[in-house]
Amino acid sequence: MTSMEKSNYVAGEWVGSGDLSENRNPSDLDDLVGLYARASAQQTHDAIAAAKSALPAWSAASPQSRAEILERVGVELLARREELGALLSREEGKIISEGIGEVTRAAQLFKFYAQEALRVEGLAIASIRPGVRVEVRNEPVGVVGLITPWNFPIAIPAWKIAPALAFGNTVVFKPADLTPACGWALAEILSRSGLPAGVFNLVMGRGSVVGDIIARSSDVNAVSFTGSEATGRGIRTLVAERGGKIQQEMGGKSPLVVLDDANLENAVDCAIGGSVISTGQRCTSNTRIIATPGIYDALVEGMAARARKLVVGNALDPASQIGPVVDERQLSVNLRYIGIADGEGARRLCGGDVLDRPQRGFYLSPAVYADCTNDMVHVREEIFGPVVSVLKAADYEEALAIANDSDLGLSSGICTTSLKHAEDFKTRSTSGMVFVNLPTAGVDYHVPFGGRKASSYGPREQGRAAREFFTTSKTAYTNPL
Ligand code: UN1
Repeated sequence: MTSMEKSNYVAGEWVGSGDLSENRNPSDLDDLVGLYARASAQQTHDAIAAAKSALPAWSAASPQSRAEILERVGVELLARREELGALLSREEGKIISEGIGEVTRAAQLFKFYAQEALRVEGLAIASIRPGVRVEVRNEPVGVVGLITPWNFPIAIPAWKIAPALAFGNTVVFKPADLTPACGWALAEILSRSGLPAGVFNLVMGRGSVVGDIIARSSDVNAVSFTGSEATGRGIRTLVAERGGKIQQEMGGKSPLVVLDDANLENAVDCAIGGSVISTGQRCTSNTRIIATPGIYDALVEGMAARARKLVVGNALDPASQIGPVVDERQLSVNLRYIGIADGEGARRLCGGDVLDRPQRGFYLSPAVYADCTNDMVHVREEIFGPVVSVLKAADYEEALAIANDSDLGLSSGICTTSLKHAEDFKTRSTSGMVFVNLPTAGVDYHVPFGGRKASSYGPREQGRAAREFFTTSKTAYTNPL
């Protein structure tokens, strides 16, 4: 095995496979990040079996030992944030400052859940029967399968793995086939953290092999998935059919309402910063900007001027403000939607062009569309690229109705200086997260994360809310004779 080849981690051992996935840098296709072994079906079954046999001891381990292990992982991530941030930017294409920021977020998540390991609380409550005591305990849910997407290759693994381990579960982790390098690096850190063999297992590979086995196995008690809506629906059916517990975060088409009384500069910052930045590859991106007539023209002009100035380039170049699209498939999806938007009468103010750069990569200039309506295909469907659509609404009520008219409901936002409208929007928005005078993307790690409607399914992630998914309650009745 060459040092370019990275193995899977099963039952405390590194195990290779003959099926290697080439991880290429989307900023520079001549740069091979590494060769990552796709786990075989047998290795995936072995990982599940290892997690199952490690469960009794780990679920009974002292919370202090769990806390120390998670803290150690957080400390190492933080110390190596520049190196791992560069690795992240190389494999995923987000700019280096965002890569480093994401590794920092992963470190903070491990440090947060290190402390949560010490706060597994229960409840003691009086029984209706005299003399009997009732308690409600929160116990580990068991073996958990964690399936993560390519767009946050270290933060999303961290926000699933850290609470899973903190609450005494054992883990079978499948990173995205497209971006396994950060997941592998995290697994390597976990392999040296003091975890007993089998508590944490890494199985890289395709959803159709590894993900499918995790979803179907009755030895996997719970599955947490972040990814596309279509894949998510398939996994949900498989897990629910066998009675497993499931938590899912999927697509978004987040609206940002901009009212006449908004601070224009802040509104432009939010509209652009929350959409085309990160190459638009965030499920929380505010891709539908809904503006009232008094600010519409100035906003559209400000957004286009800002977008035209954004420097699209190699993710590792500190001068770049937007990196490449993650791969050829996503680039062709983006171009298909740009064609649809042009065809359905939206007015393209800038961008949407494939760019040549010194290195071969998937470079696309950010596209701003005006005069869109909420029935247009490119406005209704999630694109996951640097494309933002601006719509006009007659007044606040119409803007709110358009914002809520979506099958998705992950996040939403409003730019306004009116306290009345801000409060009303927070109450009546049909999304799981609401932002006032902020972009809809970019969340804190210590508070609940999740959406409504087709965006999410099951208990919330992150913060203290993660306990609901990663534990199961037991009600104990005692008659002390
Ligand atoms: C963020 O906006 O800070 O895939 C996080 C995504 C989300 C995470 C967004 N699950 O884009």
